[in-house]
Amino acid sequence: MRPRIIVRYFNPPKSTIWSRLARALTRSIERHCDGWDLDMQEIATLPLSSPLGVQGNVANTHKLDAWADAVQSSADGDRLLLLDADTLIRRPIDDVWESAFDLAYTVKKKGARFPFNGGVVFLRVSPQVRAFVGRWRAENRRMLDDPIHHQVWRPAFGGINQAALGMLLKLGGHGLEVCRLPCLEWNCEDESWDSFDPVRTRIVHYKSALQRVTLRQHATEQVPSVLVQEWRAMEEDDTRIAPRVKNMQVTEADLETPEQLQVDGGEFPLMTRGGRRRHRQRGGVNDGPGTSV
Ligand SMILES: [Mn+2]
Repeated sequence: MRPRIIVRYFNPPKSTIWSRLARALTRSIERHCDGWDLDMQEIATLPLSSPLGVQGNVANTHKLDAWADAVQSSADGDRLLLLDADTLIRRPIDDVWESAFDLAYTVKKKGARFPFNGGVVFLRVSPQVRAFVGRWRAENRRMLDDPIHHQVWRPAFGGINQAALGMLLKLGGHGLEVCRLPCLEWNCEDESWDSFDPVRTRIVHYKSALQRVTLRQHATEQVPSVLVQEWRAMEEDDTRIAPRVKNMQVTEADLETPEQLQVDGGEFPLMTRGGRRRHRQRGGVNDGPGTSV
C-alpha cells in the first residue's frame, strides 16, 4: 500500500490564498513524492466560533477535524502524512519510514519559543493511533469551547492544535511509539528558516511572515529570499506546462515513431524549426529522418 499525504484546507471569504498554496504544494509533491498518493481536499467552512474570537483557532480546528476524519477512515497499517497546505516538499521524504514509529512529529531547536510545530505529522495507522487522533481532536475542541483550558497549555505549546497535541504527549499513557523529527529537515518553520539547508531540508513551512512575503501581501518582514524564490518558482511551473510541452526536445523514442512529430513538422517533420530553416537556406533536400534533429 502506497503511503498517503493528507491535506485539508479552506479559503477565507473572498480569498484564494489557500488554493494558491495548495497548488504549489501539489506541484512539489508531483515532483518529489513518486511513490505516494495525495489526498487533498478543500473543505467547506462550518459556523464554528471561538469564544475569544481568535479566527486562527477556528481555522485550525476545522483542519484538525478533517485530518482526524481521514485517519478514522484509514485501515490498519496505512502510512499517512498529515500535512499543512502552506508547505512545499523540496526533496523526497521516503526515508521517514526507515524509523519504527506510530506517530512522528517535528521538534524545534533548543531555545525556540515552542517545542514543536504541528503542521507535519506522520502516522502508521492502528487502533491505538486512531484512538489517539480521536483524543487529539476532542482536546482541540475542548480548548476551542473553553479558552481557559487552552490558556493552561498555550504558554507551553502555542496554537490550539499544538496545545492539544502537546498536552496529550505530555500526559502520556497513550502507548504509542513516538518519533521526534528535527524541524530543520522535516518542517522548516519560522525558527528554522535562518538555518535552512538546501541539502538537508525536505519540507518548508510557508507560515506567517514567510507566507506574507512569498505571496506579496505588502509584507516587508525579513525572511530568507532563497525560500521565497523556491516557492515562486514552483508556482510559476504551473503556468509553464503548455510552452514546455510545445518546445519538447525530440528523443530516440520519438524517432522510432516519427508520425508523432507531424503536428509541428510540416514539410520536414523530423527536423526542428531551426533545422528546417537552415535546410532551406542551404537549398538542400530532405535527406532522411533525423539528420537535422
Ligand atoms: Mn501551516
